[in-house]
Amino acid sequence: MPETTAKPAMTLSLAGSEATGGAGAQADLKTFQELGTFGMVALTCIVSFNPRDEWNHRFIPVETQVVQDQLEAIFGTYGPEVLDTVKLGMMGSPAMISTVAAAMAARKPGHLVLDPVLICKGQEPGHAQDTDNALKAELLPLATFVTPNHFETEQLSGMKVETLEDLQAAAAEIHRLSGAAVLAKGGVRLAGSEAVDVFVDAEGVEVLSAPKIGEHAVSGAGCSLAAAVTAELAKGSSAREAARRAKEFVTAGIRQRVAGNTPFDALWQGGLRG
Ligand code: PXL
Repeated sequence: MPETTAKPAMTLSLAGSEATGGAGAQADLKTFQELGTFGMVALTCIVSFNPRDEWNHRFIPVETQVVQDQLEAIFGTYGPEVLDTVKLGMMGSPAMISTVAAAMAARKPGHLVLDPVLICKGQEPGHAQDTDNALKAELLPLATFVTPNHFETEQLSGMKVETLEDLQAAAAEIHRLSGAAVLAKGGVRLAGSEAVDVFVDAEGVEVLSAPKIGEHAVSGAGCSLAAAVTAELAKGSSAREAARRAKEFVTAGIRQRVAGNTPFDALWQGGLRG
């Protein structure tokens, strides 16, 4: 076989480690690989569930300088003509948000997918409000695609979301505020037999729906959805097409979820393999 240099689509995630492999950077990397892209991670924090304390999250931030070092390594290795699609997951603190916002403002990736992770159990509530404000002020304006869950949709839009109509209005408001494509997730939080998400971009609104699988949120669904959007964008899909494919990827992964001793199951990124 002749030797060649492979040129897969490149994807980078700035995210936290979730050691059990359900969520965070681990979910992102598995999704990137599953969808045929070359995945990279700059780690922002380390989350360890605590089985001796009702599976609460222990949270350790990575120093902002170490995140800058990781980005220097990554961006030094691959220029913007090769790596132009970045996903932002859990940041964990306002300081991390400022560091990452400065790095993204300097690099200006063509696609910047923001999963606006606001609170993770185990963080102080006061901290979450600061994180919320910093995320809105510093990262939302840079994003080209945002994937808020039910709670984050309410926080970012300032609107209450109880029905599909509310979700559509709130998603449209986040699109208006940010200019980004928005995929707002109703998931299992809205009543009814369908798990409904709403996509909005400049061309209009689309409701993405799939039959609910159980009534409980599955760990890693949000991270995997945003990572799947990221991979599809890196491969050249439109935002709307990326949203549709990501929903299919996550629905298959929830159908094939993995059970452990935790009170929640984890999404299996191999779900579409059948
Ligand atoms: O799903 C949100 C999330 C994101 N990132 C990390 C997490 C979690 C939830 O557990 O641990 C690192």
